[in-house]
Amino acid sequence: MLHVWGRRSSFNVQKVMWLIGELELPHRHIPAGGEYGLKDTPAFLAMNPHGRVPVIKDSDETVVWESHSILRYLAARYGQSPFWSDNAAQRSEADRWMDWAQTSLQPTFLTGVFWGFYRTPEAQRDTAAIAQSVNRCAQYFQLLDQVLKEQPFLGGESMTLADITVGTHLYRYFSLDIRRPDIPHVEAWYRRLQRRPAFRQHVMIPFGELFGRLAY
Ligand SMILES: N[C@@H](CCC(=O)N[C@@H](CS)C(=O)NCC(=O)O)C(=O)O
Repeated sequence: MLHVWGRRSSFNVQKVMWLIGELELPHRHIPAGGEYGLKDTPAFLAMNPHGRVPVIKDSDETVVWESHSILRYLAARYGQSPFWSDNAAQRSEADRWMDWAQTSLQPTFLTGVFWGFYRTPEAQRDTAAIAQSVNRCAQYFQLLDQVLKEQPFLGGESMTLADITVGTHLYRYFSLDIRRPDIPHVEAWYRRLQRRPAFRQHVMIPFGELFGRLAY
């Protein structure tokens, strides 16, 4: 049986749970991190020396950490096209968005806006830095809007890992009280994703308990 460690409020855990839901993989979820602790125990650190969630252990004892590596592993092992294509060029279509999500969008939105604004108590907020991140997000989402004007999913005609890694941002991005540009194609994509039970179950998780709270 596949085991997954992580708290459901964690953005990086949500990506993994969403894919597990899409692939309908039987699994056992073990709450870890935040209030659940566990991640500093020797047994956990033996699996992930960084002491971070998510971590998975597959039925054959394969352990994987880093959310995007986990997604690639699960898609390669259990997914079929479009989640995993044997065609290198097709796979790279999703791969590039995954890397962009992790190196550009996620640091700007999750660190700059979600942590900088939502999770930081008001008195400690750096308003200039938040404004810069909100503006950068607006540019990123306008760019996504142009792409999604031409195709229903980020990876093309069907959902891929690109939609999972970028789409995980949407629930929080559209829920926060921040300035957003006019992005009708992103909104239509968000509505399409909301029709997927795995997205609703694993990503649309209310996050009110994180407001003004810097501690995990
Ligand atoms: N780059 C890593 C980041 C892992 C990470 O920082 N996870 C956070 C949760 S999103 C964590 O473990 N925080 C400590 C905690 O939840 O206690 C990944 O994508 O998996």
